[in-house]
Amino acid sequence: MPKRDDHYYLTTPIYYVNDVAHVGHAYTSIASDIMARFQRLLGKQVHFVTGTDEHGQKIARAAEARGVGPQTFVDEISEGFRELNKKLNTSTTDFIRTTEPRHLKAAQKIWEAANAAGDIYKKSYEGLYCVSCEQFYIEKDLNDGVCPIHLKAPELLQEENYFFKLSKYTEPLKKYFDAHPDFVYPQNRQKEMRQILEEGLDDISISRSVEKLSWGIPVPGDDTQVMYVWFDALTNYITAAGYADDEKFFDTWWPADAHVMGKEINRFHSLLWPAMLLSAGLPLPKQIVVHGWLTADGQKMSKSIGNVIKPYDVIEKYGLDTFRYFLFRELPFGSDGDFSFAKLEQRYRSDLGNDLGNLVMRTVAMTQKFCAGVVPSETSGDHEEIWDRYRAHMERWEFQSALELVWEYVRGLNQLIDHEKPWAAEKEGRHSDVEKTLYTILEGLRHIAIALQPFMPETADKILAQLGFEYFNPQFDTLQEWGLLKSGVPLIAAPPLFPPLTE
Ligand code: ME8
Repeated sequence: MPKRDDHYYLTTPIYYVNDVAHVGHAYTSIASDIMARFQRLLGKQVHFVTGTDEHGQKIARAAEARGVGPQTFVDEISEGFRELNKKLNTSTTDFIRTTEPRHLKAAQKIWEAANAAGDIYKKSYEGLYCVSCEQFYIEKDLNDGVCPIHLKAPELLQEENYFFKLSKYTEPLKKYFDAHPDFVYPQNRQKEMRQILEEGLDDISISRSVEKLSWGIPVPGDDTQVMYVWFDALTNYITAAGYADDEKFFDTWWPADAHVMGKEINRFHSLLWPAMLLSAGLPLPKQIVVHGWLTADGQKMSKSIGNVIKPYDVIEKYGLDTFRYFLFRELPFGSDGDFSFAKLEQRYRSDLGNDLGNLVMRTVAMTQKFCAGVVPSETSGDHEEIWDRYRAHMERWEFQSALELVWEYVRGLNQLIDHEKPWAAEKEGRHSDVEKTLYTILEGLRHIAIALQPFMPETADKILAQLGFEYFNPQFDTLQEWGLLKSGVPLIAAPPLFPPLTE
């Protein structure tokens, strides 16, 4: 049975556990969470998976440097990623680790399927390998002899390995790209992949000799080799969908609707992974969603520069929802973008404190003062066509534009207060005008809270709670309706959503 349209499966990359989680990991996880929550707003069931990538040379070396066994090491760092995931309030439904037995089973099963398709063979090989990328390079792809991402010279590896016939999939992938013009998103990332396809794909080594590296999943039927970490890692996406474990679950969720990641690993997801799936006779994911890199004050974040931003520090000082809002309001999703505390504070003061926080605060205060603290009588309102545009932006991962729309509405409601001056109207005995204005804003706030829910789930809940909605399951459909806020319902005043920043 084909997968149903009302089921949505999305994934983050599984993060390497060679080091602690940083703001770049948080960025991808929050972006994915925004989409997961938006799909739930649309009424879909969502499977949302994140996790950790725990094998390979890079991790074996990091454990060695710490003087502990690899399993002890990965257990500890993986736990850090799990905690960050909780801290970010992402609505994940599974956290996968590549050292779990279910994953070993899935990785071996897809290997066997590719082998049965005649796509795996053994040969002696010598190549330049960047351990930080866990990837072979050919001379022409290096920048003056160093890896273009890590700026380090690759190591020369020489051994007998298993190879995957990636070259065989050049033509099928071209056809697939032709038939699915939105497969890799956005378009500029798609073009890069097309370019590589035009040049033709080369077969790649997909195993390592146990003598050189034992920290990996054993190759089925050959104890002297373990799988190449990317062959193992990519498979996590089907492991978490029940491959090799639960057929019914697999049919429910596979193919994935979106794999989300940074641009440096696009190639693995858009070319190698689909080729592996084609080889195993499995359907391909619907979309590969590629975003840019976060920089810090204009520079690439790196340990050696000492400018790595720790998500915990930002959350501690400004609150989680501020962090979530800032990342997707300030930076266009897809392009590279700069994280700056100065810009974050500016957004906090203007958009959050001044625009949204104040709107909620003064509307609730005026309702208490002029309408005995209950929702005034209902006013007919216009169905706002902005929500159709909001939906279109969200579906295209245009989070910045979606937030801009919401803020236009927020500012419009603030202007309505300034224009209608309910305090003056009340003095002049125009109570029904006051009621009309306040109802328009309160019902508007209900819409705003729902539209903000994917981005700022706690703030949305707080706004809805002030409007008297408790344990409310927000749905996109209710953005298309006016008048759901019932008159007579008492408002529940609360402290400011975004209090002034203290030094
Ligand atoms: O590549 N800006 O893991 P990884 C934006 N294990 N995003 C960033 C970022 C930054 N500065 N830094 C990291 C791996 N990211 C593999 C993936 S998947 C089968 C295997 C995010 O720990 C971004 O999503 O190096 C990037 O692609 C990912 O973290 C890399 O995480």
